[in-house]
Amino acid sequence: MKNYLNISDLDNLQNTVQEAIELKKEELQYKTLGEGKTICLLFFNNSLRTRLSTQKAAQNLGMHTIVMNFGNEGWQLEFEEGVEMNENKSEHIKEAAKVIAQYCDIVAIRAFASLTDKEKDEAEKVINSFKKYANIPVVNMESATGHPLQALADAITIEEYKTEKKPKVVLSWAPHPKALPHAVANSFVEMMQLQEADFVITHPEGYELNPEITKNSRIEYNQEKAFENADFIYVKNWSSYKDYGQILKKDTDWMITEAKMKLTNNGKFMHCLPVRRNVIVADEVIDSENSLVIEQANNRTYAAQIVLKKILKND
Ligand code: AN0
Ligand code: CP
Repeated sequence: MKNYLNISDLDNLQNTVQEAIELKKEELQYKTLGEGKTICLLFFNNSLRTRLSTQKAAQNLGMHTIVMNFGNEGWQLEFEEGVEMNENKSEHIKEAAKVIAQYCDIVAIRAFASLTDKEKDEAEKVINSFKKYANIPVVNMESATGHPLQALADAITIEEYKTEKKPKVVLSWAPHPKALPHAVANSFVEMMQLQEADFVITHPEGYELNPEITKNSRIEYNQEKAFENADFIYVKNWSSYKDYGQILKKDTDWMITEAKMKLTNNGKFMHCLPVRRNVIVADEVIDSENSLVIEQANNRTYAAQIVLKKILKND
């Protein structure tokens, strides 16, 4: 594997999940694979899990890590070609990417959606410019439209906790006071489309994700109906896609409560974190023994490690 920009960059999701589960049993089994190699982690946005788990993964493979908070510590980058740079942008991506590539063997990037300009976000300017100019492998640590490291960790978690060959998995929208990106939900949908599962997406009207991503995945507008008999409830807020970046609904009736979880088949609660308690999910649900949020975050290390291993070995 050269780059990891999308879950589809994995040649076989099921095999990768199994490899990650094997790796988890003895996480230092490839501890010399990355000896003498360096990964640069560039953050244009905040992070807890991605930042620490990706460093941990690189460390488990014997790599060195350089982390930079680009958002407030780097020069403001220009991504457009042929512009007169006489405003606030100090450096062009052409130079920045080539310079960074000289200091490392892999570059990993977090650059969220603006949620103001759909076309620009969908062009994935940041990550694609690094891919174009850096000429080293690029890893997506959440871009404008996807979070494939999270989706791989979620696939590992579902595999570990499923009790049936074809579980019912529900992706549910839940309220949030801020406009959030579609990336986590998009990658979760793409990952689920590669799985054997009864997969249902539930959200209020107006919150349809990009139809080019949801394709023919089932959408159920009645949240309670969607929850019936579910084995996994995967929760995430996102802003409207159609009414790009807008919040259409703030009321709490879509929050995940104990009463709703009772409709499921003793279903597991999942969320990528960070999560707002008693806005997205009631305390009783996230604190229950059916909550997998801490396990999901743990699997971020093994998801990142298997991805870095594939890039290092070029397989
Ligand atoms: C981000 C998002 O929704 O994309 C990161 C999630 C991993 N969440 C927030 O900004 C709260
Ligand atoms: N789930 C996730 O990516 O968390 P961070 O934003 O804290 O990295």
